[in-house]
Amino acid sequence: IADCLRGRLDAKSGRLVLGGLRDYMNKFQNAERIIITACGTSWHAGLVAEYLFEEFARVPVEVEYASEFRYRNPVIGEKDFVIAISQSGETADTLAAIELAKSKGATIFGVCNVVGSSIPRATHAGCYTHAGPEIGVASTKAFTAQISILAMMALKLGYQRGTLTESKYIQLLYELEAIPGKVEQALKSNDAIKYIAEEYKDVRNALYLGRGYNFPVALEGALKLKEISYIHAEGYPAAEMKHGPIALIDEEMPVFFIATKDSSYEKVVSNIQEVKARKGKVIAVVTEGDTQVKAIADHVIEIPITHEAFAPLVAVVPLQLLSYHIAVMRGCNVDQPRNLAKSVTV
Ligand code: F1P
Repeated sequence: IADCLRGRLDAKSGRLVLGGLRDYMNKFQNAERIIITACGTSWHAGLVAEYLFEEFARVPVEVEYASEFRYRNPVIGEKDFVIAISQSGETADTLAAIELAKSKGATIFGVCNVVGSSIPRATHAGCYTHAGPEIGVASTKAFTAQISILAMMALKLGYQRGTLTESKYIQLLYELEAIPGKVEQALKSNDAIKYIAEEYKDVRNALYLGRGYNFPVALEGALKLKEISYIHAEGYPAAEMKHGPIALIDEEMPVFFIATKDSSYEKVVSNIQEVKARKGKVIAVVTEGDTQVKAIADHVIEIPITHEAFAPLVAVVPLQLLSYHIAVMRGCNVDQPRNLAKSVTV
């Protein structure tokens, strides 16, 4: 995240430089709609971006799996600004979605990690995430770097469109600039996370729940567990629990909540109570100093207080670590999980 923000963002001067946007700022600013397309973890980053763009810039956003978008006949045209997100820059579905959108006259902007890869070459413009090489197959630091770029884009757009006042804009830049320090602090929970991993390493199923900005974090937490530990895991918006997944909850079911102090905190607390009432095990990522969740959860992992819009950048880290430890304890190859390819080029 630090590498992604470095040189682009200086909250003190209010400077936010996204070189890739320079020639396309007009198109971006006047877009009637933003369409985000991606696969896997990158798609989850796109979901966070939907919340960011709609909250800060008040532009309608649609997020669609590239693997669906490419095979249907979507309504898309010149007034659409398409953001294609990909770690590898080689994902075949995302490339095909780009070609389709381009043929309809939309402007395509890439958010990729691998310099010179196929997607940056196929797009009109873009920003590299500068996350460094992803050694393992499962995307981790690319996810947080993608969200960092998308957050900067949302702030820039909100400021340019006048939906963010200058003081709010500067305040948010400061919040974003503080994120790398908060991630470092979150990493200090490693021993506690390892202890939790030991307790849950043999489960067969897991649920991940979060609301608002933390809903995509729940999806990503579940995906990481599936990808590297081969444990069946599902992510859901916490409020959807009562529409189905609640039937799964018993004393065997660990439920991972992202329950940071934000505008939906009280509602998440009541979701946790619902799980506890059915004897589910609750492991919650909470804001440091939290007392309410701590009193009812089986385990908590504390992270520093963060503006809710940027909470995914910090909250996902303990979940990535947890999947890592569980995978290692189960003897799985965390860098090269079975059946997964680094670049899905077919
Ligand atoms: C998309 C993706 C990754 C996942 C795995 C398979 O890749 O689904 O999110 O971790 O590597 O591919 P990309 O388009 O972001 O490179």
